[in-house]
Amino acid sequence: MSVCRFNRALVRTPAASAVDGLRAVDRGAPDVAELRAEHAAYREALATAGVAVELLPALEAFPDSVFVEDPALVFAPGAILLRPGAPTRIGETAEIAPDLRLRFPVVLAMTGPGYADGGDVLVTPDTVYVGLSARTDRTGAAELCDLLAEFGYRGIAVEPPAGVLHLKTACSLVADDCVLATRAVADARLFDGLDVLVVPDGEEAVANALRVNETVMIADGFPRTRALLEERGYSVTVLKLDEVMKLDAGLSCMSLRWHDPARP
Ligand code: CIR
Repeated sequence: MSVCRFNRALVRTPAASAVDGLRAVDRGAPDVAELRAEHAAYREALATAGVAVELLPALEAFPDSVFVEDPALVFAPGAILLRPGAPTRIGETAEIAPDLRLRFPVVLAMTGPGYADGGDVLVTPDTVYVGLSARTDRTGAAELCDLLAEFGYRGIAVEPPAGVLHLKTACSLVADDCVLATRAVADARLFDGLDVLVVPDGEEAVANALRVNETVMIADGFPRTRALLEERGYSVTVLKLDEVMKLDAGLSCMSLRWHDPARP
């Protein structure tokens, strides 16, 4: 089955403390009301794409906790609790763990000492790529690959080009056999056997797209990438993400998605 097929997702309400969220370059704090509006539109887009979305409450103690992708990985057979590499985020794992234990029969956990963020993990049909970054170190990637093997997945560590927060900041799977990527990621040849669709120059910030069932979601404001995807036959949903992007985040970060075979 396609790895782009999902029927369930977990998301978390953006906290008011998101104004203190981590950002590499300070382009101003996000407007919380606008951030929540962007999040609501994102939930709506997931639901329209065929996903049952469950909303977890805001966690004020964790400004970046809306980005639920980073403390955990989920697959049909089970979940993996990660160790986010930012000190202000590592406690997010303990917060989401009970929610995952309620929903998955098996929950594995990294024990450290290494770190890994879900934003560095790109799942393809035959390989799970784990990007090394300021948040995911070699020790963490190695432990994560061992845990992935328990679920039967082949995990490999890859080294994305410098200058991106996470691997998926600069690329995303838009079909089982195709990655949308910045020129820098394309040139680094990280992915064996996958087509790479390069985002036009100047539109690098759109590379974190999200394919859900028949839809590819992208951020608003990148018309040449939209045209490129539509020319290739993709059905594109455009979402406003201005406040989300102030926190160095994008579409994949805001949900944990999986396919539950027990649901239609
Ligand atoms: C952070 O720096 O951790 C957050 N401000 C953004 C996290 C984005 N997450 C992701 O790309 N998976």
